Amino acid sequence: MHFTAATIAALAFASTASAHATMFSVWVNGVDQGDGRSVYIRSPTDNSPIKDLASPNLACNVNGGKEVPSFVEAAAGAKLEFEWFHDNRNDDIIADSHKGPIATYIAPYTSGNGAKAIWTKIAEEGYDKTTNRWATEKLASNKGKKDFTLPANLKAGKYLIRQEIIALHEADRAFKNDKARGAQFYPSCVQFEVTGSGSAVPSENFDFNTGYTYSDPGILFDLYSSFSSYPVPGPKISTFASNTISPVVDVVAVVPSAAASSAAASSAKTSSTSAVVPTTLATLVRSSTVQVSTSTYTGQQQAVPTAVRTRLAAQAAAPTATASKVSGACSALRRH
Ligand SMILES: [Cu+2]
Repeated sequence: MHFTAATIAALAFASTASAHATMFSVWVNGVDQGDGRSVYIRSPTDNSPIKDLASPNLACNVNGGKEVPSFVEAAAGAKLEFEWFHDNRNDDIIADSHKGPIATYIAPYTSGNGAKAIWTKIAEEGYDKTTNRWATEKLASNKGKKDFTLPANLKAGKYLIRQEIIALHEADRAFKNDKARGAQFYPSCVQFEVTGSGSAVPSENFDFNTGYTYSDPGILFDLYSSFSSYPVPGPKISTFASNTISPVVDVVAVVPSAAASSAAASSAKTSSTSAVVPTTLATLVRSSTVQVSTSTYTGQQQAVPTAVRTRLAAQAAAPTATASKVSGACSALRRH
């Protein structure tokens, strides 16, 4: 038998179309930073999963050790959204069968592939039993965007931020025992330049290759059994990440910067050098205000929170789509 050009084209199409999800861009405080693929995202060659827990690609995917030219700039405390897609931006995002959690980790910047004990978990979302929805389902209904907050006390500098989707539709068997099955990991690493006056450095030192195991209850998991909870694998969310202010609160917090400066002014006791005296105090007040205001989208981002708030409210009010149980395993439906 021989392959015609049409057959080869069809096969090539099948191999790309069967793939699953990859990252398109990053939004900072509601502002799209543009197509980040191989620009500030260390984009893999395709959107296929990693299943081998010993693979150096588990941390940052294929090409994870290839630096890309740009960095996303964001202030500590910023609201970030990582936008994913399936084959084209704003498509179905990820196959409905691919249910599972989404977790986000940060590490000090490295030009390497991230396969080291350098990661700290800053956000995670698994299964919500009250709505019967998985993080992946929320991702799809939110146009591919998964949000989280950059820790408000994060020290300025360069970082890699890794977001990972885990698809569990074949996770009832461990990959080490059955190469055709196993949990599917879709990690993606983004280069970041963080600004701010914080002093916290991520120090959890998690290593995916040793920290994730084939017997973790969040990695060996039967999606088709009955369950009421799901443990997202890896460490707990770092306490330093919990020192963040939710975007809704931030909107309210825009006011204090004026209050703080008037407080500083009224606290200035000496009149003769009133221009000088407040300096220390004002600096003091200001530095604590900065922590609040970095997460209040000051400066050019100041107009954004309303939109953010509106969208958050809309999200909260949105009717919960009933998560349909897809019983067919992914490989039975599609080739991987
Ligand atoms: Cu898939």
